[in-house]
Amino acid sequence: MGCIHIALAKGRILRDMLPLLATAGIVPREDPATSRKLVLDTGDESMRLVVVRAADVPTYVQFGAADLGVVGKDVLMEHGGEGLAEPLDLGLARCRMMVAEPRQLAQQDDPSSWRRLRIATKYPNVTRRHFAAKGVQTEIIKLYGSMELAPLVGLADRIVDLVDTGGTLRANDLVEVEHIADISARLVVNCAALHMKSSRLHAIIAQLEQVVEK
Ligand code: PRT
Ligand code: MG
Repeated sequence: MGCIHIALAKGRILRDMLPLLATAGIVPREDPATSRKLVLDTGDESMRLVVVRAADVPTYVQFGAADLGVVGKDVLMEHGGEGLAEPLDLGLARCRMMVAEPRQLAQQDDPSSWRRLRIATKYPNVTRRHFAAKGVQTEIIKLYGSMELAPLVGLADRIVDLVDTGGTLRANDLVEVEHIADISARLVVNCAALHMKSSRLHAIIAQLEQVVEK
């Protein structure tokens, strides 16, 4: 029987996910937060964790290099979800994807009159799709982090970013002006693996489902 690989990213999802995995009986033999190993054995010798970059989780699962993965809905939406099933909302790492802009601009801005926007974001695909559906043209500037800086230095008028407490926006004198999506961590499964390793994968999904419901 082949080994099951679960792809996880370091950072907040891993931190929240480890206790949940432990409750479902999946415990890595080394602490993934500190270990330099990228493939970690667990107490169950037929199950391993693979540690990858957050944005790479969907790719590993799509190509079957991992059977399962845990990833933010933001990353999943940006990837497109091809070849993946999304059987479970894990309810972790919750936040929202928002359009934000400088407070000053917001005072005389009307989102219903938007026709053409210059937007900095880590999520070009989601941003383009969101605005295309509303008939708004976008010039998108792709960034890899710290989107909040872009309007402060004139790189873009607006940003599309994740917001949790709102503290980062406030600290940079930005305000939320439009909601794009509610975000949380999702369990994803390789579609082909779901058929070929059906009983094992369904058992793991059911185990996690039970833990999430508690
Ligand atoms: O670090 P790396 O580039 O490898 O990946 P990553 O930055 O995507 O990883 P990580 O661990 O930072 O985030 C993983 C996932 O957590 C994201 O894909 C989201 O699904 C989820 N998540 C939940 C968040 C937040 N909340 C969040 N608040 N990801 C990022 N933030 C950032 C946000 O981008 C902004 O800069 O926190 C800031 C806003 O927070 P507040 O509380 O000030 O509003
Ligand atoms: Mg990060």
